[in-house]
Amino acid sequence: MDKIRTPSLFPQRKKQKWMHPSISLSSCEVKFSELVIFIMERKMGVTRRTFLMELARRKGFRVENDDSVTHIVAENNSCAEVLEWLRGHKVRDSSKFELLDISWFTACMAAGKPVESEKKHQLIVKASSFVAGTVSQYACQRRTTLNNYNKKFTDAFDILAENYEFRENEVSSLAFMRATSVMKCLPFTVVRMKDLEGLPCMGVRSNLLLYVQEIIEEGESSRVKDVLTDERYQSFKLFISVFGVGLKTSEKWYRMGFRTLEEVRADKTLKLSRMQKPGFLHYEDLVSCVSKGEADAVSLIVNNTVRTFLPDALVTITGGFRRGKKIGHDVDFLITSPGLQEEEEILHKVIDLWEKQGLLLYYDLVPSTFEQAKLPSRKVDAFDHFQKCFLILKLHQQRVDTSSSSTLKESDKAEVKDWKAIRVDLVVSPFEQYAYALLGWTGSRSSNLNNMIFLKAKSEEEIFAHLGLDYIDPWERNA
Ligand code: DCT
Ligand code: MG
Repeated sequence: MDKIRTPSLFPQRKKQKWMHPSISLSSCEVKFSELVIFIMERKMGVTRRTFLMELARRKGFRVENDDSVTHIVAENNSCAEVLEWLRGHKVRDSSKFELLDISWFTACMAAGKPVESEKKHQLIVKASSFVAGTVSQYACQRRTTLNNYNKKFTDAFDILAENYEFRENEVSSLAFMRATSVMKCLPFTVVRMKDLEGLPCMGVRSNLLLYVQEIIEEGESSRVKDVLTDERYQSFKLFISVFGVGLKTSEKWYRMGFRTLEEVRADKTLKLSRMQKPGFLHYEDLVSCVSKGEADAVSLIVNNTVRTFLPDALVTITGGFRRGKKIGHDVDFLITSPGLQEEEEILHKVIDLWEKQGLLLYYDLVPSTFEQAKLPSRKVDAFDHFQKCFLILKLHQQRVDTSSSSTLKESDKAEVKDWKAIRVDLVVSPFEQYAYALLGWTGSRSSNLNNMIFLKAKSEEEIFAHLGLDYIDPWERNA
């Protein structure tokens, strides 16, 4: 459990076969190792499938039926049928594959090499075969992978939601956020207004549908373009990109006449908070996203350090990376251990060690608020009650371009920055509440269930079951 890895296609089994054992043609040389084809037998029959598999292998393609597959080929099957078939074979995350018609396979065989899949080859769910009424009004029940067919619309809605937020119009901001969330779960691209009929949250009250219409007709929205060039929007967007700066500070700086970060930086009378100082100091690093590779490198450090003090600790990467995202604004971790007595101490010990090692650029240790929350008069304004630490870690990077650095003079080498500042969140939960903490810290914010009464639950599956909800996998929680 303690190994950090991306969710496997087959969580319970290491290497699951989807169909009959693959025919061994080990003598065929693999020429194209970057893609792995799976050919569906459904509606094709075993003889034709065997013939096609052998043909592909003779031509140097890899054909498998396990979790290394990247391209699924089907004949006379609709996208919905393929998805249903995959579900039936416990393959839940279909966003990992290209779903293609046999015409793509035939084109590859004719070319003797892989060809780029074109629209005509791709199996796409047609709006007409989709039942809008099946889309839940609750984000926590909408299976939403990272495969967003409606980016054109959701990007526009995100900008509008943000603009309303900057103007303190929470109702409109929420309406656009909800619409984004619903459109992200659709397995097809909206091309006509009719495609939205019957969907929840699609704005009977707001002007939301007008935006959709404009984007369908014009390809973009003129109002969104106006927002993007709006002075207040641009300034707020810049200000909140600094770690430690929220809407209140942005408003203040905007009223003071600042429009750029240079102007804020140049004002020496301005008192920056304890968070904002490192926010400006490491701005370039923090504003550039954390890659999966960097997150894995941070995981290694967190795991090793925590285990030094708690050998049986369970350290799990949460947040966007657990949902399958390839980039994030930070790396989130959940720490627990079966005999966790010293919950209060583990974070202190980790922080102390990193400080000694010179790895800590900033930290804010937040104590657990379970006890305060029990008192009737105390209202704790937090997303949860767990003890946590928000920090900025110095991640040393291996020099990518060794050839150029080797030509540097010794004196210049010292100047080359070989580390990156990375935002990290560490959360510690008691062992009995691990499943709840995992669910909450996996997110996404929109997907999160609000019900966090701690019933006995060993796993996320049990929590969904307690609430009478269908289980949704982490990579389907990107609402
Ligand atoms: N969370 C939440 N409400 C909060 C804070 C956190 O529901 N007030 C949950 C949702 C996601 C998870 O914790 C981690 O938070 P973030 O790192 O902000 O979100 P993320 O999905 O990991 O986004 P990113 O990929 O940008 O880090
Ligand atoms: Mg995160």
